[in-house]
Amino acid sequence: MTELNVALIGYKFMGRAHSNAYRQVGPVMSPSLQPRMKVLCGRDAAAVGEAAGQLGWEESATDWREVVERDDIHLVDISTPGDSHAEIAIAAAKAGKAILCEKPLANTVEDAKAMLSAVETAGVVHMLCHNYRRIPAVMLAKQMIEAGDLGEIYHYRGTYLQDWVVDPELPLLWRFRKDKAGSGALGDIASHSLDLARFLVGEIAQISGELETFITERPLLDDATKKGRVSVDDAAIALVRFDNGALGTIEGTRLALGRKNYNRFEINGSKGSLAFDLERMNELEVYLESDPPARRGFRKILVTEPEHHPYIASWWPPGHIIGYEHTFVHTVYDLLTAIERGTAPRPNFEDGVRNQKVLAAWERSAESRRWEKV
Ligand code: SOE
Repeated sequence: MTELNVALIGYKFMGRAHSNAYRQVGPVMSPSLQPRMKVLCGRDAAAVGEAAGQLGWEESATDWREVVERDDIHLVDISTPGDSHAEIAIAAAKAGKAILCEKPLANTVEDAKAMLSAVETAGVVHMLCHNYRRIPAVMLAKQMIEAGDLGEIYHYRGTYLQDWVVDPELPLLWRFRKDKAGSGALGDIASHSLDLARFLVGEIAQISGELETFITERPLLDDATKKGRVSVDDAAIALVRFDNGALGTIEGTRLALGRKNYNRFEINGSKGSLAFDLERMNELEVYLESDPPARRGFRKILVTEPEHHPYIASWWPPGHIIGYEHTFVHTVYDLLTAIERGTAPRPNFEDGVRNQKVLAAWERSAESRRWEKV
């Protein structure tokens, strides 16, 4: 049995989700490659030490440079804010480590390209964490589209709605600062809908995008009596044209009251339609024009049959549904399996660069108020 030692950098929400994935993946995957949760790295020694204990890491550390250089580390997982992705990933690649990086890959196209070039030069395994690709219902959608069940694709409609920033008294967290996060709802959640669009429909050629910041100031984190400027968008909406001729809409907002984590898409083709909603993540809605006319209509498929998906057989019997955390377990499963087999997992840093180019064209279009080429 080969053990693969992991260092995770960042331990807030996404770091917790990734920690859980390394903890849970062991029994699901091949016994020949098991991850070992070696080091959790963060800036505050006391806080990261406590988090390491809670989340199951053997050690904690505060200097990521030292951690990525360590000979006993094989995989570096980057779950930090976007402004540090490039520096950490490039150092990890130079040190010969496999890398898993949270989305969006970077804050700029330039940084994303530098990261791709570093992993290609070093010849290391690289993966971008767009965990929603790993949902069995999304995989079934992909299989059906590839099999031609939907015919020619006409429309993609991706909507990612949340409401956690609606309170104007919510402080100026890093996610509201362009220097840290790169963008707001755009990179944070619309990027997921965009990645699913590319995964399911194809490359995006042109975009006409809008961005809006409704709450322009927020209390400072260290002094709530003062306010600081929000330098990212609260909401992002776009029309997109795909290379294959399909037309789409993508919307991401964190100001949709009542919508907590509403990640939905609908795809319409010449032979049928598909619809997915993260809040019902074990189901795929399918409409097929080939059904007898009297029986046509959207049906819900509970995607828990082992033949639907490579991962589902490793969990529970059919009908025993899975949840949000499994999307990360599946991501880690695919990453470790690719490392073991010497294959290239997707989405990778190249997908990260392509996604970043769409995000950049979206921002350009919001400025120019014209369609922009990606
Ligand atoms: C916050 O908006 C967030 O945690 C995102 O950062 C994740 O990528 C998304 O999946 C859930 O919401």
